[in-house]
Amino acid sequence: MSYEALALTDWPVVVAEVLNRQRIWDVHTHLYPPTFGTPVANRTGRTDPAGLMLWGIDELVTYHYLVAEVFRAAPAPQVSYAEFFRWPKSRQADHIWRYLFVENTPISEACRGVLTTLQRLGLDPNEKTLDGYRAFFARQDPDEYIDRVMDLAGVSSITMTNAVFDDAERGRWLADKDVGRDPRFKAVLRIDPLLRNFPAAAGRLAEWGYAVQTAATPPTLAEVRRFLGEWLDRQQAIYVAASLPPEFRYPATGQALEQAGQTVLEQAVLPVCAARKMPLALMIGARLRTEPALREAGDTSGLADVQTVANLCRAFPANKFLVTMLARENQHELCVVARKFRNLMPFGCWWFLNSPSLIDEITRMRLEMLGTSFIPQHSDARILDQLLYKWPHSRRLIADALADMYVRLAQTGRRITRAEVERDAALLLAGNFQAFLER
Ligand code: HDL
Ligand code: ZN
Repeated sequence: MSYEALALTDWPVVVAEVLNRQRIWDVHTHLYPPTFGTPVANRTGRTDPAGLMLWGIDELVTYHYLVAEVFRAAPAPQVSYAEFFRWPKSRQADHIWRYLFVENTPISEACRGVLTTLQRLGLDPNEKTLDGYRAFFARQDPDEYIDRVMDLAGVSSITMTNAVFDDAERGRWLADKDVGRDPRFKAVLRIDPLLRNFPAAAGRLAEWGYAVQTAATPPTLAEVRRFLGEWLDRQQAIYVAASLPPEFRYPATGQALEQAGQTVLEQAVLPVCAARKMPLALMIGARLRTEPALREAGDTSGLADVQTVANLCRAFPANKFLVTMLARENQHELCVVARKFRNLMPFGCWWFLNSPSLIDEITRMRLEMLGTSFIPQHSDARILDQLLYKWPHSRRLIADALADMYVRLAQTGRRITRAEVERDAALLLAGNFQAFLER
């Protein structure tokens, strides 16, 4: 069926309906299946205080975005950061709910997200306390709840972030070889320290039995390749990922630390990825612990160098690069560079860009410059239920931007069929990622 009879005002509705039915492969999250344990009280009675599967109202409300925001909203005398973090999670959540959701208007994207989530679960977002929500979540079975959330969010596959240098994560893979075998989840080998601070990373590898030195010598690089291969096999990972600071440059311009990182990138990480035809995801622009007292809520963003991305894509044509950058100011140049390198796949509106006004701007820019050859969004969800807001909020924005493109196209006289709109939705929300993995 073609749409030439469609009134221009109908396009947003039609495109939203098609996009809402398209199931999503979420290419970057911090989510885990129940095999990694959960600290959240639930119907099975099984909890693990060190569990990595986070869900439910107390985790939702203490998401580190909201922790950062509550310190700006709560009245004097302000609790110290250290005191706040000493509180049990439920008290932290009560504090945040009171000062961000009840005594102030919850208009920030992170606040609105919690309310969208509650609404999608059929709960009343107007409660003054969290007790009723806690009772609802305590009645859930984590495994069944994952299916329910994925179905409500229209997510077909969840891509994890499996940080091998994180002791809690690594221990679970070593303790149970099948810990990651949940068909709803795909693993990703996350290696930040290897590129950010190789001498420190080498010290950990040596503890784990790899014959490495803190200098990136040829024998050490061979051991780093062995380490990467063993963990990619253990996790059955679908790509390798690293978050890098705004100062990241290729070729390296800094001192020994950057030079070591470059050597490890050139002679270990990229060869291993190329041999497996596996993408390397570079997430560039995160300035960690700008306010260390806020812990994971204390990171900020910085302007990075897009020519560094171009230099890598040009120097390593056999490698595939998934790239997301944290500075709004890097987005246009990333589109320009993506037009020149087919081994570069821009993805998502990452972290501080995951906000309606910026998702709209960046998605329109990408559609105008890259057509449908990019991955518009990832959820970056840390708490399972966040899928119930991060995706509905983004689907709507992607649909509005795409609808405008079709309106402009229709004005040329080009007929657009429903099948073409469905094909484009499939590419943007799942197909481009699958094809990039398989290429
Ligand atoms: O490094 C990353 O993967 C980032 O997404 C961080 O996890 C960040 O703290 C975050 O939660 N972004 O949404
Ligand atoms: Zn992330």
